[in-house]
Amino acid sequence: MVSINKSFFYGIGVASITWLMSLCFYFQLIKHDNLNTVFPTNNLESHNSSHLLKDDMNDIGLIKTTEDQRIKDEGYKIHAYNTLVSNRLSLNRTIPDTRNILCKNKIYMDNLPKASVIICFYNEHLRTLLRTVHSIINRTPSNMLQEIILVDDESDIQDLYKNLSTYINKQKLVNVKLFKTDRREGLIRARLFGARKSQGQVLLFLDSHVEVNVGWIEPLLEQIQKKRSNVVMPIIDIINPDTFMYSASPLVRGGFNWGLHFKWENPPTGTLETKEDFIKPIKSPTMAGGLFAIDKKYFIDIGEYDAGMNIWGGENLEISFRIWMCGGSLELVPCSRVGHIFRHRRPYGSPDGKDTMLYNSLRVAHVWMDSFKDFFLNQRPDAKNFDYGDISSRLQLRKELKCHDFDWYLTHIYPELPLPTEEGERLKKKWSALEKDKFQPWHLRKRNYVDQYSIRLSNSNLCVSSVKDIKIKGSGLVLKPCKSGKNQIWYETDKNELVLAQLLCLQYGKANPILYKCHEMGGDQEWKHKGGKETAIYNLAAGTCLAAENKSINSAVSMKICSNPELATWDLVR
Ligand code: UD2
Ligand code: MN
Repeated sequence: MVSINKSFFYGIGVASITWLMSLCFYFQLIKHDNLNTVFPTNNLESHNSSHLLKDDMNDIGLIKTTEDQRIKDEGYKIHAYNTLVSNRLSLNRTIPDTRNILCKNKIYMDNLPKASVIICFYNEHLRTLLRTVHSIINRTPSNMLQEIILVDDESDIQDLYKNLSTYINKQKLVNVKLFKTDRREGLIRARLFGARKSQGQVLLFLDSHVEVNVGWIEPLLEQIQKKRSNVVMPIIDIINPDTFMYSASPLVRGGFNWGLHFKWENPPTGTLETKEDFIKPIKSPTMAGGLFAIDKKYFIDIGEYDAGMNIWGGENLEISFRIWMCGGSLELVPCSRVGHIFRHRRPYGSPDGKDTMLYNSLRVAHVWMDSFKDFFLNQRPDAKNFDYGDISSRLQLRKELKCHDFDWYLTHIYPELPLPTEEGERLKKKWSALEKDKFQPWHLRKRNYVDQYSIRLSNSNLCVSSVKDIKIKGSGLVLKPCKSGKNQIWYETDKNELVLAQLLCLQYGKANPILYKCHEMGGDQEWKHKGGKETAIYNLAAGTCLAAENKSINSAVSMKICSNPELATWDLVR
């Protein structure tokens, strides 16, 4: 184990190492280390760098066997992310330190309070959840961590609770405490359940599929220490659900629209002027919901959560409105960073099939939004006769806390939100014009091309070409006789995209590769090869390689396990 890691690590430094060599190392690694078992032998390994660099992620998703394919398919079905990759990654992997450089030398107060980290989960993938836990243990000073409270919200994956409990005992994770609810409560009541078991001065809520970054907790605790009514959030970095690649998020704050959907938006013009502004806490009208810290006593004083809310949705706007309207403040702390797996879809529903987001949003609207609730109700005709339960105790709470009204909130905390009236439309236009000035949308950004070539099947004169016109989104690919001219020229970008004729990106579709609008998010549009002649072309999200169905004109180009040299070996012809 040790010698493999050493040579693997050494290999990183050698610039000339070829892609195939690293493939070789990868095979060696998985041969010696049964990475697919629930409790792999490497789960507490001390090697720290084998998965931190971008290049090491290249082949982590490689599908070698039908068993790999099965794990991957099942993982996507139950969890909506790539569990094959999660199984292979170290529980103690290092992630890029995405903080602004000014954060790195910051000195924090030395009397920071202790936090209870509360994580509820429903059907989480075990190894992903364990990575969440280990990242917290590894990157939190012990004098700031009271405990980690895990609440299993009546998951129905067999043995999840048992395996987790065995792991905690075996590894002697003494301040990790595992609980189970008696029935499926949903994330709101499951978090409340965890909070009530906690002993720390601060509650720190996290989702069950995150990785906390270096120095994540100090800046959060310091803001609370300064003022106990400060509720604070880290920047939520992105863990790609297909590749687990960790990348930085921009500085964006939370807002919402009149459908009561949370949305990210740029901070108002003028917020980020000096260098220092990029590390100062930024006031945010709302929170995304999953990751925040709050003084426990303050949490109780302002009414915890609305325990009448079910399963998922809406609680984030409810607590955001309540914090601001009842005298607190909600801020984003740029020096604190936590990565979260943003899935393409939510893989679970509510037990009775009801729309809990609508149910919960109606509770928010009727308790907190006064006459502004009509903007929401007008947008959602289906909401008019939709039952939202008993809200009397929440109305009572609002009265007792003597909170501001919603008009105050809109005027003082979120003046940028346009009302759905003519006046609002005018403001909206003004606002988006301002934004356009400052932030170029991604699709207008210039791509950086680093290479260009046609892709020819080795030992043939057949090149990868678009079935339809090269401008048509969704077109599949076939082999055609190689010709000069732009229609067969692939432009490679510094993000490892392959852009045909500088128009559309090569993307791994459900079964076959297609041409699609470039999204700059990596994963299904990220391709690796060793360059030159006789190379495989491997997709990071798919874990498989570009391959021809057969060696003839008009043969389809598809994705295959990377082990068929005849039909998956290509020459990049410049
Ligand atoms: C976002 C929030 C999430 C929550 C949600 C709105 C982030 C990163 N995530 O959605 O925390 O505020 O918006 O409600 O801001 N869970 C249970 N029981 C359930 C359902 C979910 O314990 O019945 C757990 C789940 O395992 C996860 C957490 O609750 O740990 C959040 O659920 P999610 O990850 O599906 O929500 P997400 O990130 O889409
Ligand atoms: Mn989540």
